[in-house]
Amino acid sequence: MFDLPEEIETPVRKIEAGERISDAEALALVDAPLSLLGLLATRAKERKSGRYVYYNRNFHIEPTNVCVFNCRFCSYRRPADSPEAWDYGEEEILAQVEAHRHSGATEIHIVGGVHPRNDLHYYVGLIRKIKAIMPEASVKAFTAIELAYMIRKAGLAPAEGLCLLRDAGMEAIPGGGAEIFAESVRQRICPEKGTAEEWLAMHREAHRAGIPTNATILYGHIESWEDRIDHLSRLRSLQDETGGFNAFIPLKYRSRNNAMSEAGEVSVVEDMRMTALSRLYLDNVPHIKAYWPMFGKTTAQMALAFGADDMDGTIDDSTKIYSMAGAEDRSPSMTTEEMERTIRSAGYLPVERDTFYNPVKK
Ligand code: V47
Repeated sequence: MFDLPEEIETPVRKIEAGERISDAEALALVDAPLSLLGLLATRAKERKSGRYVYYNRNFHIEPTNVCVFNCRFCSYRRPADSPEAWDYGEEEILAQVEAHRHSGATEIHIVGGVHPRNDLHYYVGLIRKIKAIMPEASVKAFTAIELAYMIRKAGLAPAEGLCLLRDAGMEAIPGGGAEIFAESVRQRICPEKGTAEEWLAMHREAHRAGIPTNATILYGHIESWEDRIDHLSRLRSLQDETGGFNAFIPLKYRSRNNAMSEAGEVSVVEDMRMTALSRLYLDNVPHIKAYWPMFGKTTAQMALAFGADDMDGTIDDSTKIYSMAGAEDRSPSMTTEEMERTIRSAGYLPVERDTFYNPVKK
């Protein structure tokens, strides 16, 4: 079909026939021509979501940048006594929600440092109060690492804690904290953080409790392509078991102002390979997200030609994680008009979605 070496031709044939590729085949594809990866990933995307590309209206709440862990890639964490630390109390957080009450946002994304003081019961109360202000918005909150800490601190089992949060109004869980599952790399970039098994177990429990979640990878630092495929493989297996992942988000390591800066950043060509490989390998995950506050707007738009079908949301200048790590947008914000223009000019049809990928009626 294509004039390609045997080791690339075989996975290409499988993908075109809608068959699953193995880890070794995914590794062989890493060296395929970029244009071919774009073509294959686009066809795979279009089999799942046609000509549509999704976005939502959201804002983030980052309650604190104080964290019990000290991950080497993080540009955001500060010690509690630093003048650059923030630690919003409940009233300040609720004021942020109040400020968005009439914004039309359908999702509130809450993620921050793992705070030493607050346990599950504080967050259960907080979510209830947030939902009382914006009942129409879905709360997508807390990485598996934050959840493990707050639930353990309350002396509960993961399933019990998740059910309490769900019943308070936590309707989805974001994909953060996954980083790289391979133990040797995880030990070097975030030795204090929960393990891969802990992350996967929390998502498994969430799926069992009927809470959909996302998954991420932090790539482009000291890990190898083998480590990336190993990460995708563990996610694909869990998805086979539960079907609970909505979206996968490849997060490009941004190198400014953190303890791993010397690792530098990978090229945009590599970002496109990573996006395409994610789409091609994760045949059971419906959505691949091009997260523009981390990629930058131009690269995120380009990722739509490499299998991504979701651009996350309007954000409204409410996240600092990436701008503090050197991403292009110092105050990340996109109007719905700009979002729709970005998607249309890449040749796709924009769809405003809710957290669960239902189209929002306007
Ligand atoms: O786990 C931290 C990453 C994640 C850096 O689920 C960095 O919809 C790059 O997971 N360079 C948290 N990345 C954010 C996250 C997320 C974001 C948007 C949407 C969703 C979703 C989830 O941010 C962390 C870590 O992997 N991160 N520092 C850095 N220097």
